[in-house]
Amino acid sequence: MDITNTAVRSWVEEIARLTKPDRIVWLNGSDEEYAGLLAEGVRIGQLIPLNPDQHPNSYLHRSHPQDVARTEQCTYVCTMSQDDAGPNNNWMAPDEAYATLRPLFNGIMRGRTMYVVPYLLGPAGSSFSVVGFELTDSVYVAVNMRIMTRMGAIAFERLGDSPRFVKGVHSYGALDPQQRYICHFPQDLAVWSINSGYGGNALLSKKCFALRLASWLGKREGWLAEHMFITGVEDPQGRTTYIAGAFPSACGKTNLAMLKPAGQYSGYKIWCVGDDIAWLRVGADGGLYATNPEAGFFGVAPGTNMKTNPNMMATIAKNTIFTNVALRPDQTVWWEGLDLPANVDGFLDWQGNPWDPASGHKAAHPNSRFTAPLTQCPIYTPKWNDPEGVPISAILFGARRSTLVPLVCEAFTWQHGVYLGATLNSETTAAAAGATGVVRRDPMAMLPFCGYNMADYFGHWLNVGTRLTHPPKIYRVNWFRVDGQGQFLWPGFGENMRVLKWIVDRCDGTADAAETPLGYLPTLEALDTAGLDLSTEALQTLFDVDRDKWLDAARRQTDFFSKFGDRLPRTLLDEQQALINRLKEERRPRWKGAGPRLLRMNAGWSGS
Ligand code: OXD
Ligand code: MN
Repeated sequence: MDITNTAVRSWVEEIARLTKPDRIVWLNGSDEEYAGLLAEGVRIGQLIPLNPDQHPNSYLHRSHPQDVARTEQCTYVCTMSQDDAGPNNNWMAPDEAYATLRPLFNGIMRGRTMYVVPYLLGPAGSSFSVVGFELTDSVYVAVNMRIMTRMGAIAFERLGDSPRFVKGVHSYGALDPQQRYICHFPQDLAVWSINSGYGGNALLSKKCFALRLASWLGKREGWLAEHMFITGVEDPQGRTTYIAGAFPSACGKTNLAMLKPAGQYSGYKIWCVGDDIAWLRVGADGGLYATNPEAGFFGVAPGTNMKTNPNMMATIAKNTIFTNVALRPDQTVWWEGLDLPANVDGFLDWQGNPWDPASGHKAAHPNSRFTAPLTQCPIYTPKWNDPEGVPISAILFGARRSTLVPLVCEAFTWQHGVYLGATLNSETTAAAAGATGVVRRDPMAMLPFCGYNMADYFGHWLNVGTRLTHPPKIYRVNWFRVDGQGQFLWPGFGENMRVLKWIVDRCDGTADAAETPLGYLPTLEALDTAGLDLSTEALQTLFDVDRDKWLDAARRQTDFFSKFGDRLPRTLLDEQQALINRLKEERRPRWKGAGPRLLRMNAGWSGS
C-alpha cells in the first residue's frame, strides 16, 4: 500500500522502533488478505477451523485461562489531572503511564509481525465517523477487527492528509495478568494495551475508542458515545420508531436489539442497527440521531439459542470467530443454553480438556463470545450505513435487578431521565473479571466505559438535552425481577416486544400511563399481557412501587453522588430530592389522563 499520510507513517515507524517487530504488515481489508490472516492464525495455533459444513469459514479461539474478560482494575484513563478522569476511573498521570508502558513495549514484537489495522468507526461520508489505527502483534485481534470495523482502504479515504486519528497500540505481550495495562490518553487520542488478547481489552476500536475516547471527544464536541443498542420497530403500517438502549454488559442488550416479534406482533418488524455502541448527535431539526460505529457483533455465547435470539443464531451461522466455547468431536461448537445431547463423549471444554458434565464446571466459559459481521444479521438494516444516522424516539436504561425496580417506567422529563440513567445499578455479570451478582452502580451502563469524570458526563447529558427541541422519551426497564422462589417474573426475550410496543405507543401519544412517584407506569389497559402465563401476583410484583424501600434506595444514592463532590450537577440532587418528596407525599393515586386503571394498585402508592 502506498501510504501518503505522513502522520500515520511516522507514528507507525515510531512504534515499530519501540516494539521491534520482525515484519510490518499494512492491512487493506480485502477478502484475500482476510483469508491469509485466518490461515496464519491456524498455522500458529491461535485459531481452530470448525466443521466447514456446519460452520462455514468459522474458527474457534481458546484464550489464556486468565484472559477471559475485561479487567477494569488494569484499565486507566491518563488525563493530565486526576479530577478529569474522576472517581469512576483508575488514573495514572500520562508521563508515568508512558514511563511504565515504554519498557514493557520495548522489543515486545521481536520475532512477531506487527499488523497495521486502519479502520473507520461510523459510516463513510458521515460527520459521525472517526478514523482509528490499531497496531497489534495478534492475528486474532486483526481478524476480529476485520469483522468489528469498516477496515482497510475506507479509513485512508476518509483520513486523507489529516493527522487526526485514534492511535491504538496493542501487544498480547506474555499475557501476564500482573503486567496488564489498558491505558487511555485522551489528549493524544491514544490507547496502549498490553498483556491481554481479550476483546474489550484488545480490540481497541470497541470499548477503548468507541466508548472511552469517543465519550471524551463527544464531551468536547457536543455529542454522546454510549453503551447502547439501536433498534427500529416497524409497525404493520410501515412506520419505524428507533429506540436506543443502555444495559450493562451481559444483561440481554444484544437479544433485545434483535428481538423477533411473534404471535399478535408478527405484523411488526424489528430492524437492528447495532447491539452495543451508539454515537448520538443533535440533528439540525433538534432531534437526536444515532449511528452504530461498529460493523460486527461481539456477543456472549452462553444463553444464546433459537428461543432467546433466533436472529443471532442465523447471524453466527458462518464467517464467525468463536472464543472460549466448547468443541464437539465433529468440530462444531457448543455452549450452555444450547440443547445438551444425551451423549457428550468427546466434548472438549473451553480450555480444550475433556468435559465431564458431572464435574459441575461449565463447558463454555460464561463470558465466551462470538464475533460475526453485522450484515449477516437477518434483520440488519441498510440504515446502519446512513451517514445521517437514525432518529431516536426513546432511550432505555435497563439493568439486572431481582428486586425493587419495575418492569418499565417512563421519565417525566429529559432531566428526570438523566437522573434515572445516572442512578442505574445492576447485578454484576461475567463480562468483567470479579464477583458476579453483586449490585453496583452503573450509570447509563457506562461506569466501565466513560472516559472522563462522570459528574461532567452527567452535566454533558443535561446540556445535550437543552439543545434538543424534541428529545426522546427516556425509560428505565428491568426484565430481571424474581419471585420468592428466585424465578424470573417476566418471560423476557420475544415477549419484551409488549414493552417496546407500549413505549412506541407512548412516543406516538396513543398509550396510557399512570403517574407514580418513580415516573409513568403503564396502565392495565395499555400494556398488553394477553396470552401470557402471568399470575395477578406476578403482575403486581412487576409494577410494585414499594414506598419504604424506594425511599431507602433514593437516600442511598447520596453515597454515590457524594463521590463527585462539587462537580456533580445540582440538577441530579434536585431530582433525587423530588423523588424523595414524591415518595413521602400523601398516599393517594395521581391520575394522568382520563382515569385509566393503574396496573399495580400497590399499597405503598395507591393507599386505597
Ligand atoms: C462487551 C461488554 O463486550 O460490554 O460488549 O463487555
Ligand atoms: Mn458491551
